[in-house]
Amino acid sequence: MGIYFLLLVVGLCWGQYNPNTVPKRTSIVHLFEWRWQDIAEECERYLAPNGFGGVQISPPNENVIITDPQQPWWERYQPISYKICSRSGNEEEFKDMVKRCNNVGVHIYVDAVINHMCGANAGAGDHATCGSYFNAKTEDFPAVPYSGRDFNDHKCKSRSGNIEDYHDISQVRDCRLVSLLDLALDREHVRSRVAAYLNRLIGLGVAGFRIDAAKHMWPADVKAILDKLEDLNTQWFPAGTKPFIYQEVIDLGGEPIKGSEYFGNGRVTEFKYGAKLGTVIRKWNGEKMAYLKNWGEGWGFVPSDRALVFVDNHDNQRGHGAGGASILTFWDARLYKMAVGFMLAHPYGVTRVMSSFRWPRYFQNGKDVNDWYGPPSNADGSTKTVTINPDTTCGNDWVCEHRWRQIRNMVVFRNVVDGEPFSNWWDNGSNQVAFGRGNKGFIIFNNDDWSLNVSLQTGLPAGTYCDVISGQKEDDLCTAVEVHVAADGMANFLIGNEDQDPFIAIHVDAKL
Ligand code: AAO
Repeated sequence: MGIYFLLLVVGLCWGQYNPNTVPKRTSIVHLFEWRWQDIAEECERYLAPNGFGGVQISPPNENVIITDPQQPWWERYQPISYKICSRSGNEEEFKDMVKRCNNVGVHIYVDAVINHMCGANAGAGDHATCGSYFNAKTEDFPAVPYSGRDFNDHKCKSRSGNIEDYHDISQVRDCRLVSLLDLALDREHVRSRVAAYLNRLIGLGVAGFRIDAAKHMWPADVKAILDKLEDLNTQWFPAGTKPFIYQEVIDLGGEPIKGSEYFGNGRVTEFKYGAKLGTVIRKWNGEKMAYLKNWGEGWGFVPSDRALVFVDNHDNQRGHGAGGASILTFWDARLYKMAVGFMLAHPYGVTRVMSSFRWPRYFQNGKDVNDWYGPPSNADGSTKTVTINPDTTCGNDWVCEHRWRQIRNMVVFRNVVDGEPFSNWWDNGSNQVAFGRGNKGFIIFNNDDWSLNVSLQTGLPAGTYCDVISGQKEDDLCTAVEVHVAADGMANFLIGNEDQDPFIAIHVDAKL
């Protein structure tokens, strides 16, 4: 009794670290730029049946409309008001999405852009997604309302008013990030407007927030806002559940601001994870998969229970943000699947899967000049719907990495092995590695330039298992490689270095 009470209390107090997913659903997918209607359908037709825990959505609030370039994806990071009104849909559609997703046990995480409003050069008028009037020059946003005194100009000490030096902590937090009008989050008025926005979303049933540009806010200001948040809607969540919080803090180790400063508020995005994993899987800088044996805190990452991890995100998949050239994306599909497979098999962190749209990538002098392209859109600028092909992949230039068999099946793998320890590590000293998750699952990679043929202890009960990478178990048949685990847990694995996907994963739910 006592211990349960303690666990309950701890559970409530620490709710902001818990993704609030339903039991045995462990991963979030970022459906970048999707329309609310498409997300609602995806929850019902795909995410729930395949064990996805939740969806990170693009910012739902009203934003500026930019015409040069023509409606870039990043205009959504320039708020004009907190009306729920964007290229993804209106408030009715938003409500419908949250309800339908929650009803099938898939939760919604909102990308909360609260550090700033639009860019200083956004002009004046009503060119915003809901038609609200604003004036960037006079810092007037009557639809919130915010006015000049709600911004940080008087506090910023840089010459341009923008962040010029990431080694100057107060510049990073009090000046404008790429000229975006920086909100004075120490003001009660601003805090209460932001909290009212987030509370409205909580009331509609969202499960948590990605806090955009958290590094550019003082941790105590973020806390003051979070302290005003209500518990999650009891229609779908137990009474007393706090929203899940993950803060976008880019800390690759070279700057004074540390991710750990934000632990009191919730989790942080661990950007070293994707940057390092990309380097290892690409075999750059002398890295090899054998070194992944102590992956996680051993690599200087934040503690696992404070980390939100991903192979790529909407910024660094196109050269924005941080991580650099090592970041793997759908453009490097073969290596990407291995990286995502490794991430989903490994116990570290809360995992987020990226789901992208294709754009006409075009490099000039090492930079993608089309990195601004918005989502697939119709002639009138509206976002194209996500169509589903007969083979379950997506049409209309939606990439839908989360529907790739290898990735989707590894999302299931992570659910099956949830709570099991990292076990039975093996490596060949090079790029052939394997590990298990207790007696529930086992995965093995061959990223060397020669084939792999080895007998290993899997930790699994005896039987025949169906590889979930080269195919999967369908009814009682296996469409893939079969792995025979002997009574002592040993199994033999063969992986050619030129196999389409040079890794094999088996788990107890894919036993024949
Ligand atoms: C757009 C235009 C701008 C224009 C502005 C206003 O592109 O030219 O001035 O409008 O008119 C997104 C886009 C921006 C866009 C913005 C608003 O990415 O291009 O600006 O919408 O429309 C920093 C922040 C981080 C931020 C990231 C992009 O710290 O918070 O930049 N990410 C989020 C969102 C993102 C969004 C915003 C924030 C704004 O995910 O989509 O922007 O709401 C260093 C720092 C990082 C810093 C990077 C990039 O990283 O550490 O904190 O990220 O620089 O500036 C090595 C280092 C690494 C370093 C990196 C790059 O890897 O180790 O630390 O190099 O130098």
